[in-house]
Amino acid sequence: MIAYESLKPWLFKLQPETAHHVVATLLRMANVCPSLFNPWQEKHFVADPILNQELFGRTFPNPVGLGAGFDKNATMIRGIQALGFGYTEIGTVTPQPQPGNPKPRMFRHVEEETIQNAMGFNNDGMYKVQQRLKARYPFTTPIGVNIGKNKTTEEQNAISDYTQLIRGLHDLGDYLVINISSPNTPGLRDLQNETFIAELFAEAKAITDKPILLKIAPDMTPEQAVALTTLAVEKGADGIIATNTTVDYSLVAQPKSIGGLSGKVLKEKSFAIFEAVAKELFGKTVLISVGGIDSAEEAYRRIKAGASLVQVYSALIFKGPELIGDINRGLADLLKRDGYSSITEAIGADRR
Ligand code: FMN
Repeated sequence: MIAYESLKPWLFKLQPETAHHVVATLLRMANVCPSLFNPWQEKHFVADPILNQELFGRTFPNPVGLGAGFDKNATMIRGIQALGFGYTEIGTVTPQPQPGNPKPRMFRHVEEETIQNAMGFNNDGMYKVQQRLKARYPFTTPIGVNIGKNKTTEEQNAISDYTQLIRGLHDLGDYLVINISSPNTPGLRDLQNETFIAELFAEAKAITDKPILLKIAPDMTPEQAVALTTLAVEKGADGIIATNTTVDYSLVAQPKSIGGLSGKVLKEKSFAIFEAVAKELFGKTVLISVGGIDSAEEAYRRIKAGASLVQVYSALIFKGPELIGDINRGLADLLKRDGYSSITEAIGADRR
């Protein structure tokens, strides 16, 4: 297999979204010729028993998942597993297909190891994703399904977009994620309010027993994040994913005027929100941390702070897929160094 370091200079000459399509095409080759990926998978897929955990009725072989937005249409599940991820979150999927925002809508801040994206939920829509998941589910590693409303759906009709998606997709994934935290669908973040959350989870819980998690934005105070997530858990949320991208453009030297920032500059902001939520909700719900995770040490910090699982997206672009195996091997070493016999003992160690 080609090392990412030799591919990266070529990929970085391309527009970020074009580079994504090149990588996606390579990963989709695992659908037609899985054996092509065997050498990589053998080297980088870490399933050390110390990293195993049972969650949502499934075994997660390791805690490092791919964040939503990379495989929006569930076309790369096999290839993503071959990279070493313990699980993957597909989506965001909307009820109807939609093209997303005009291009260019994805940018690199190379020095800052940061991505700025304003994709706007470009995706093939629920029907096509259903067909693809039907062919794959249940997959050997768990699959999360991240759902969002269509851009053209009025705010007062948003609930019916989410309930339609839950009905159509709950049998085809191990957990669902309510995404009301993307900055790229006008008005979406306004749904991060008490009335909407209460109504949505009441309806969602009547449809399915599958775990339904809420993904939150980092652009609120820790107090607001705690209030929102506590309410969501009271109303039935089975977990919290913190966080999505930030619209705090002061974090980069030359921001574009659209979209959200992810990667290195998001790290501390995302951790601060995660930790505030974990102080309140650890032990009461499942917590997933995402935002700026780029090393085993950072993943370990999130796990000890209360995360059962972590997710990576932007660091994959800057450091390459070898990172996933490195994080997992590093995590196993850190757990052993600190005398743990299983990851579950370390989850929330800082909260006890
Ligand atoms: N998050 C979602 O919930 N749904 C999406 O569709 C989605 N699309 C994304 C597209 C791009 C290009 C990027 C960079 C991120 C996207 N995200 C989306 C956010 C990521 O899942 C993640 O929450 C965020 O990037 C922070 O993690 P990171 O710093 O490891 O990238």
